[in-house]
Amino acid sequence: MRTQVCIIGGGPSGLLLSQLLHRKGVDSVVLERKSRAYVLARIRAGVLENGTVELLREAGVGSRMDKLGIVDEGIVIGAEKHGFRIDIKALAGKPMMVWGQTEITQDLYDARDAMGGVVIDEAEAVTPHDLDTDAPYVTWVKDGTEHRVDCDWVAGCDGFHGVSRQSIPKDVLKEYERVYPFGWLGILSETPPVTHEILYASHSRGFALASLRNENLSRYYVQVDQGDVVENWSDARFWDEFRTRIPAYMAERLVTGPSIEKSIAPLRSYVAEPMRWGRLFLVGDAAHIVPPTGAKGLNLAASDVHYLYDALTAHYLDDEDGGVETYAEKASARVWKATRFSWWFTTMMHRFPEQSEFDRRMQETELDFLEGSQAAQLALAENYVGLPL
Ligand code: RFL
Ligand code: PHB
Repeated sequence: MRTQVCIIGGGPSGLLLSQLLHRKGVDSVVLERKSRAYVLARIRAGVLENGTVELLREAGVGSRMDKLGIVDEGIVIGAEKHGFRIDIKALAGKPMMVWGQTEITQDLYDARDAMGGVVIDEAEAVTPHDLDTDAPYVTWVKDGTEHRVDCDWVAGCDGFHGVSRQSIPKDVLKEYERVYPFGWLGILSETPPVTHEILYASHSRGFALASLRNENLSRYYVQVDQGDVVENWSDARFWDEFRTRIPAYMAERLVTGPSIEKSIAPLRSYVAEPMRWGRLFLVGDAAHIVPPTGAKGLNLAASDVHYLYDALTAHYLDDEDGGVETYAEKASARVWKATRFSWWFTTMMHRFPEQSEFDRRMQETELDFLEGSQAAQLALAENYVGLPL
């Protein structure tokens, strides 16, 4: 088999890249390790930057989002018992969109099917070869048979645990990492959301976040200790903890109910460089992880896709390689800025186990400053809505 771009990983990055390229006549094959049902059941991101929304529209998968997504013009910051609003749209000129990652993945799969895109799922032992030559290829095993695709480029869209990044030689790959000493316990519940504007709450018992998916589907999180397990968290315990950590006026109107999903995610900041090696490009979580405070993960994946899509269409349609040559540099520069923002927001909002009284007062003062300063709110809004591409 031969294709122009072999895409490893059929998550949002891989599917979006393949969909965009196909619409410009560039051919790709997507290799995904898991089953489609598994990929579609993963509950993750919910908040999209304006640039991500526009890219989804350009890919032809914006219509359900535009009909059913919830436009979010502001966020609420909780500090112990009270909360204050930051008007993201007024400050940064654009709103956010609340639209779940599972819906995006569903629309992308449907669009790939409708256009006859090649997405091979349950591909085992996916292995890229000869990435530092002009004739790379990728092998995999499906139903016990080995297959091979020859290509011009390999896009590593296979997430943090994928194989692509590991193909870069150890003496070339540079990794930067911070692991935070806590995780987020998230639940999905078929209850009316307590707020239509995302709430980020700092509390002496730990951070909490209120988000939503639709009028009767809420997505809530609380900070938990590193190593904690969902078995320790009955629904009743979750609701008690969540109610305690959110501002009093919201706690009064909180509607609780059974959880339909419950999971714990560890928090880390991680950046790998370079994002290109030979004929391999790293895209999305394969190259970087941010803690979810600030909702940047999926949006960064989309901005990587944007740069690579521009680069590859210029290569194939205009015989112009400037974008291919500058992909790693451009994508990394934006990644570092979002990494800084997510680290700053995480550090201000969470309780750290070894925190001193001084550290605590610094967090409180930072929140106080944010509440009173238009300039501080503008800096947050500019980052939250998404830095320019
Ligand atoms: P993914 O989604 O991990 O997809 C990678 C795909 O590659 C496949 N794969 C392989 N395929 C073939 N061969 C191999 N060897 C392979 N190894 C792996 C995997 O099965 C998978 O299908 O990466 P991608 O596409 O780069 O997308 C990144 C996003 O999923 C991620 O950044 C976001 O979900 C992060 N995130 C959030 N981002 C936001 O922008 N806004 C949010 O509100 C937000 N909330 C979140 C989040 C992530 C969370 N968790 C659980 C990590 C909330 C949570 C709780
Ligand atoms: C979510 O809706 O899952 C969500 C929202 C905002 C975040 C992280 C996750 O910062």
